[in-house]
Amino acid sequence: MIKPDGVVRGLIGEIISRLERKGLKIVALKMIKIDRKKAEKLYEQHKGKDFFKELIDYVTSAPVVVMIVEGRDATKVVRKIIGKTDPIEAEPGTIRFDLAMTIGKNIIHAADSKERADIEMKLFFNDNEIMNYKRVDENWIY
Ligand SMILES: Nc1nc2c(ncn2[C@@H]2O[C@H](COP(=O)(O)OP(=O)(O)O)[C@@H](O)[C@H]2O)c(=O)[nH]1
Ligand SMILES: [Mg+2]
Repeated sequence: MIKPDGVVRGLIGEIISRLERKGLKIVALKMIKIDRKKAEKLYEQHKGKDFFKELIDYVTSAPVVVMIVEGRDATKVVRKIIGKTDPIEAEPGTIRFDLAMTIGKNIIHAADSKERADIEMKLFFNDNEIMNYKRVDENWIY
């Protein structure tokens, strides 16, 4: 999910492009405004933490772009591409290091396990919004 700062700062294309160039296949994509209820569900693991309210305020403050990507070990690959939670601790070359400065504005979210990915994709997409197609370069990526 491209967070509000990623959208408002005009980084949608840059972020999607990094995922596509790696070889990940985008199978669902849309821009939405998350309501607080959905945001709290997305971040249910963090309920009770001191930054929780700030986090919910942040992700509901402007539109976000949600997507589902497919590929070999997609969850792990996306987590590597986005980098560590604090953009200063993230490695150069990651989205968070290259494009963000602070943990409270780290421009992108990604599920941290296959189990969370399954839960989170259902939060944002119906089955009929998930596309089935083949990238023309698939045989050259794998
Ligand atoms: N303001 C603030 N936000 C935080 C802090 N820690 C985490 N967050 C936010 O909460 C999100 C979820 O935290 P976490 O699951 O630990 O990190 P992620 O999986 O790498 O996004 C982060 O991406 C940040 O947007 C913090 O200490 N302060
Ligand atoms: Mg997380």
